[in-house]
Amino acid sequence: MPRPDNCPSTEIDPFAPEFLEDPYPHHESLREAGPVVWIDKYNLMAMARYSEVRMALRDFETYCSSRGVGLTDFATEEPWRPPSIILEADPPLHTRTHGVLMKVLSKPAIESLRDDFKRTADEMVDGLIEKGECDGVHHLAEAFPLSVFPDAIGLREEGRENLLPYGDMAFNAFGPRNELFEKSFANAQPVVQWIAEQCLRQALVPGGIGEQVYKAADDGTVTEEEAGLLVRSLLTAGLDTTIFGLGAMIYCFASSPNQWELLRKNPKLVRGAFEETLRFISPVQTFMRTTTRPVKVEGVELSEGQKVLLFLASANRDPRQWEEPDRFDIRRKTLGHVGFGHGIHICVGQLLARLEGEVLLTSLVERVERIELVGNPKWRLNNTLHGLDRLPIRLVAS
Ligand code: OVV
Repeated sequence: MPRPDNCPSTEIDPFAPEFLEDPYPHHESLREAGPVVWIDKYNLMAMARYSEVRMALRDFETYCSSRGVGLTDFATEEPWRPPSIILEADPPLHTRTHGVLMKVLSKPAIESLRDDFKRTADEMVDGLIEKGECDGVHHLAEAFPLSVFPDAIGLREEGRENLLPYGDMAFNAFGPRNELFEKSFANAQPVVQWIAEQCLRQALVPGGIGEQVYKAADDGTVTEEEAGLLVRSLLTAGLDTTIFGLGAMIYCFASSPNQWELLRKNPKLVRGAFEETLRFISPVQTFMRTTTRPVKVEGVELSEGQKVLLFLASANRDPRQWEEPDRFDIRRKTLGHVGFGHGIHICVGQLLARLEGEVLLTSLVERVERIELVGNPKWRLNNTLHGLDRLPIRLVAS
């Protein structure tokens, strides 16, 4: 795929450690280079401005998902696993599968989990206040979803330690076969096998969301095999993403004590505060699309079959769209942020993610006067996700 005429190009590697560690200055370079930028190293077209990212996400006919939403072009290369029938699918298949997950993750279905989630969050925060210093990632951002999400799906207890390694693999696999990819795939086989086994009807505990997905197989909306693949989508997309979102949320308040004070005075801002952390530190940094036809974007001609890298996280900090985008401000109107995506592929689990964010933040607001940063935060690098690996904090009781 040659570089189109009159298109700015860059030597930047968006999957190099120095980019992933601190993406924001690189996002700015990409946005300033132009509405579309050619990434030499991967023969990739990139869009990093809000307007173009939204445009491409909306135009699913031109910018398709069925050829993969990572670097691998499913039309010419073998994907690492059978494609997702929702993420890596176009209408009409996507319409049918999205409908199934919409229903099992609907408002009433998710709201029925609230009381259980809140009890768990309350106990966890109380325990950490007792403990003194803790790791905001390990003890909270990871511990909370790990103690509510697998139960909500209906997974058995044994083998749950495979969930995070699987998510890390799946999100690295959207990028190039670099060191991050190789490392996460070093022990892939048992992890992939465990996940595959948990997706089967007979593996799922009755009463969970997984069982509900199989109800769609009973009524003929999807096949038995498709139901299994949809459970796999829940297990792939539902944990690492939320964990990074919650970690970012705790980090934002630990590093902006005045915002914490503001939230404590106005607990009604809790929901908006979680949205703002998703805008400010977007867990899903990028997704790709593939063009289905030649298309002209701001004077640049993209050819058919062109992979296009969409920087969601950069769109969420584009000064063309946001006032003082690099400021974390929980009073901000975050409507239109693309942290959950945009268009037909917008996150189908967003109500569940928001419930986790809202419940955990509420437990903290009710109990904690100060979130003190007591050591250096460390970022965990992944080819697609951005979030924390370690966040030494102290929760001071109110
Ligand atoms: C949104 C998302 C991320 C990763 C995997 C999947 C979905 C999936 O459908 O498997």
